[in-house]
Formats: sequence, structure tokens, C-alpha cells
Amino acid sequence: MHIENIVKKLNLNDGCIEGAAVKIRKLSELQECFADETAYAAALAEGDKVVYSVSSIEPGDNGGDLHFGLGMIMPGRIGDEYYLTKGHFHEKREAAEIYIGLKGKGAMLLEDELSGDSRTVEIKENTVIYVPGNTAHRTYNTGSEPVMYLGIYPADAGHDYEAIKCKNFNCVVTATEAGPEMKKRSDYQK
Ligand code: PAN
Ligand code: ZN
Repeated sequence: MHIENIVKKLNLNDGCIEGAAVKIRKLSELQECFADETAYAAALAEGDKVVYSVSSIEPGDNGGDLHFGLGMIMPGRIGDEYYLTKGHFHEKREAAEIYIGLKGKGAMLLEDELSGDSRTVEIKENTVIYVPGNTAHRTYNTGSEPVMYLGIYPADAGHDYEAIKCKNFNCVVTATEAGPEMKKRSDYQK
């Protein structure tokens, strides 16, 4: 990235990085992500809503470059499961990532590739989450306003959506009377 162009403004009103390309993900693009397929079909029949967007800055890859994206997930649910991102591993499995919560309230679902172990961590303003390598990561909006965060990752990390799409995450994050709760996908689907 040229030294004259190194300052980027985040617009937390519309979830964009000034001058950056924005990728929008609508409900129809999230087939097989949500656990409750009936609720998904019913929601889609009512309209193809925007679920999330990512505004990314991707300078070249000179070996040491970093890429970063401002994610914005809208509030909503499919069944009891909160609106979510597709989720992925990095193609280069050892590539870690830093997430910085900026606005709203969400949860990150992390799944270790080798053990299959899952955990969730809250993501909100003033929170930094270190996503280790070899970890599938998906973000949920568990609040009632858009959740926004910055993800910063090595330029050569790459995104592998297929590996996690085949079997989906082992767990889901759902709304309960006690608040957001992680449960096994198989338990939710009962
Ligand atoms: C993030 C994600 C962002 C959207 O910038 O790309 O949260 O999620 P999906 O990429 O799973 O649709 C990131 O983790 N980048 O590596
Ligand atoms: Zn990532």
C-alpha cells in the first residue's frame, strides 16, 4: 500500500470503510448455514434480506501485507438461531486473525479443526479476539442493533468456505430466555 494512502476512515453509521469495496450477503446466499431449514425457507419467502456486509481493504500480497475488513451483521434470527456469517477456515490453515469489536453485541463461534472443539466468545466494543490458526470462525449478531467489527488477517490467508460448508459447524448460537447460548447442532435440531 502506498504511504500516501495508509489512513482509512471507518463509517460506523453505514458499516463501510471509506473508499472500500463492499460485499453484501443476503439470506439467499446463506443456504445450508442455518440449522432450521423450515424457518430459513419461510424467512426467504418473505424477502431476500441483507444479513451482513463486509467492506474490505486488500492491498497486494508482498509477503508481509495485511488485509482487513469491516464486518456488519444485521440483527435477526432464523428460528432461534441468530443472524450469522458463512464462516470459514483460512486456506493457509496456520493464518491467525485479529477481530476488534466496534459496535453492537455479537458472539464468535470458534471451532478447532483437529479436535472439533467449539467455544463462543462475546464480541462487542473494546474487545479484541485473537482467532488462532486452524480454527473455523463464524460471527453472530446476538443483539438488537447491527454488530460491527474489524477483522485483520495476513494477505495470503485466503478463505476456505467449502471445508466448513460440507459439514457445517458442530454448534449453533441461539436465543434463549437466559440469553445467547451455544448448543450442539444435533441438540438444536431435535
Ligand atoms: C472476516 C469475514 C467476515 C465475513 O473479515 O470475512 O466476518 O464472514 P465470512 O467471510 O465467513 O462470510 C474474516 O474472518 N476474514 O478472514
Ligand atoms: Zn477469517
